[in-house]
Amino acid sequence: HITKGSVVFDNVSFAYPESEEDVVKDINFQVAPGEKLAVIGSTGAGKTSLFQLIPRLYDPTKGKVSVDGSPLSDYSLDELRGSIGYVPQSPLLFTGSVTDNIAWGKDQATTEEIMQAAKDAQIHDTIMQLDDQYETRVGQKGVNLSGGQKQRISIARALIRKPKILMLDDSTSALDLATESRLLDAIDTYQCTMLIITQKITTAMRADRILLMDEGKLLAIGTHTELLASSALYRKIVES
Ligand code: DGT
Ligand code: MG
Repeated sequence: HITKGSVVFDNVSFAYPESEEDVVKDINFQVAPGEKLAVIGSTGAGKTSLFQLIPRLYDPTKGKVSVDGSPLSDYSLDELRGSIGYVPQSPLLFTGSVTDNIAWGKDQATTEEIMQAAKDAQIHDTIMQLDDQYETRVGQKGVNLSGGQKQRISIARALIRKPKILMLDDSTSALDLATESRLLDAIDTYQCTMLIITQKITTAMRADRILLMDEGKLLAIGTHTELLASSALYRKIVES
């Protein structure tokens, strides 16, 4: 069982099945239980590809990823995906109510749990303004929601499972600073390891450490202060 939420990458490389070229190159790092790690790097750096290896959307072509000290292959996919809240970069809602979309995969979710997850994801107030509130139909055949609203419903879907590892792939990109800050404050109350891809240095600085990727490689990992001292690329990103 995943009870702690530690993550270890051990010499991990990855190429997409239809491609020869590694987009993740020989990556090593460890995340401690409860730690918050931000991942930054320019577009195409391999951030999403790196993330997808943890819930096993893909497997590495070389090296090993471990969670709680065991290789990912020791866990069933259900167990892995039940303990890892993975919010993809372009989240999908299915046709159904807001409630269905948040409770998805957690059949016995109570109204209270659904609302609490929505409040923590900073989407409750928006839901209450919809015509049928939590019973409003969303997805392809439902009301149109903005990208940021879909992201927050998708975050609520992850939070309701009380994941041991929460992974946000640029999920706060569409939020204003105040809303994002409230969201991250709410996530702080969950006892989980958090991995967050972000373009914003202010968001990255809220994490315990920052991992900087470039062209598939891990260029640097450390605190904001450490990276300022050690990485020219990091200084360039901060100054831009
Ligand atoms: P972003 O989201 O624009 O900030 O970029 P990253 O850092 O998330 O980059 P990522 O991991 O999506 O892409 C890394 C490289 O992998 C890039 O050259 C595009 C390529 N790539 C991404 N998804 C796929 C895929 O599904 N198939 C193939 N063959 N290549 C992909
Ligand atoms: Mg990406």
